[in-house]
Amino acid sequence: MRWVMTTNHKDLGTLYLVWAFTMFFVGGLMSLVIRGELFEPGLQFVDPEFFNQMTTMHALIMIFGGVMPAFTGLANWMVPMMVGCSDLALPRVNNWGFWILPFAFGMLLSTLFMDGGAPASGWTMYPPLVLQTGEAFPFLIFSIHLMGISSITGAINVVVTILNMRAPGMTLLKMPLFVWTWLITAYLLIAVMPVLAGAVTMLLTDRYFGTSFFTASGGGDPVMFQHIFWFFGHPEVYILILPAFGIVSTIIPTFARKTLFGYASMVYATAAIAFLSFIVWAHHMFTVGMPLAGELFFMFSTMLIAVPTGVKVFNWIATMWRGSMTFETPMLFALGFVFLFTIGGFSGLMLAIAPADFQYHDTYFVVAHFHYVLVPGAVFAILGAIYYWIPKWTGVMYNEKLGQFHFWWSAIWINVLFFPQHFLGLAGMPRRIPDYAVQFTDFNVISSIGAFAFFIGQFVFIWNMIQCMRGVGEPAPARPWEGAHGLEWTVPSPAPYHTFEEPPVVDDKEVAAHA
Ligand code: HEM
Ligand SMILES: [Cu+2]
Repeated sequence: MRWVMTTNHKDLGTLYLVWAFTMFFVGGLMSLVIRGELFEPGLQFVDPEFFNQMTTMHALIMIFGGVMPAFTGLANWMVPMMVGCSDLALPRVNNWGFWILPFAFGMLLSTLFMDGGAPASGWTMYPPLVLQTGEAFPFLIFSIHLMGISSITGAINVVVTILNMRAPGMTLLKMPLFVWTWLITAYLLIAVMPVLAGAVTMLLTDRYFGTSFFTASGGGDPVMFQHIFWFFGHPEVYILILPAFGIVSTIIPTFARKTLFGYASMVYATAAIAFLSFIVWAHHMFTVGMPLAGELFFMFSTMLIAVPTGVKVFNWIATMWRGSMTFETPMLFALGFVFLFTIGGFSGLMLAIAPADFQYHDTYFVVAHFHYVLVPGAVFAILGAIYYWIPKWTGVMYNEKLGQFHFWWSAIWINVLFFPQHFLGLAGMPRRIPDYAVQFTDFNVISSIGAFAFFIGQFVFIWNMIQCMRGVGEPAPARPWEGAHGLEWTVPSPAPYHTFEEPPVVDDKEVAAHA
């Protein structure tokens, strides 16, 4: 019962993380079904309808079940410890926010066994196609509502905690970057999850209650759905990456033994990215037919995001400049992030060029682009964060040899998996198809091999972390990383169940930004 009823931020942080990795596993298995089918041309294992269900479910599970809960888990564990309070502000809400998830995903997964199967319209759920979903349709909508509620509860908790419960002396511009990026992410969540809820509710009423928001026969406009969806969807992709920026801004200074270069500019850059994310949504829709002025506006506003993003990448590199670097596993994942996320950033810039996007749109180039951002991007940051903080959580060090192996294995195979997809896309292979023309065979074979190899390597990580959770390993000192700063390192490892019964003294040397 302890785990069901718990309102403790550490317990819930653990639950969130265990949940996220369970979902990564389920969503990962689905991606292997997809990559298995795409290993060679022709239909081998699954029929096209089931293939589409797999791409849809894979994406929904990875995004809403994996990456977002993993970040929430990290926020649960670290935000109170970093700002110097004893728990999140709304612990019971926190418990609910977590326990909504099993219901949401139980419902979503149950659609696999329904008449007509699971949703198969892609995670973007465009009408009119999505309206042809079978019995799964209302379950899809309701599960999306629940995921949204869960995200919003987590976000409100983060905002309230950060704004009200910081230890005396922890001014806003002394907060660690992870806290800052999560604060901004929380605002994005609160702003756009209701937009998604609105969009899918309109789908629901179109299907069952005779409205025609999106049905042309009743005077509605399916393109309007795309506008509403992407007004949510583009900020959503920053929800999936801003906390990762915060993690990398924490890890790199530690292992470079320097302070973060350009702390304030990192905060402003994050805020600028968040702001811009609201005005660029239609870069996902260049091909639907917009007035030229619209195409140009969305093209240039999108390219503008490269400026604050460039500031961030520059600052990470400047932080390392002449630092005395060491390359423990968290640092390797952070460096892998900087390098590979940048590839994803550049391909994003390529997609932002409206006339070029007419060529790449809905091809494997897009699949390659967003997976570079999401896997060696968001997922690598999550892995790095776990290696970085696991000594604080469990009181023991993870096995460094296995950690190094896990990084190199992952970094190699993730490129084997996704890099060739750029070429497939440029050559014209569409996304979301179960079969393809023979000239695409070679790169698909390589990509599928990469997928299976990457997947297998993750068990090394799971094993390493289970050992830590069982307490097997070298005991961890309070500050296992020589260059680490932040209030979390001033308490023993493992951190006590209630970290700061009394507010800690915020010593400037402890605050990462100004150490
Ligand atoms: C490393 C493991 C992963 C592999 C092997 C993988 C593989 C795939 C494949 C093969 C597709 C289908 C592409 C197509 O034919 O349309 C796909 C789609 C997608 N994946 Fe992944 N993926 C992985 C991780 C992730 C993660 C971590 C996320 C999100 C956080 C993600 C988000 C998506 C999305 C949004 C789609 C698009 C689905 C759609 O078209 O509606 N993937 N993935
Ligand atoms: Cu976008």
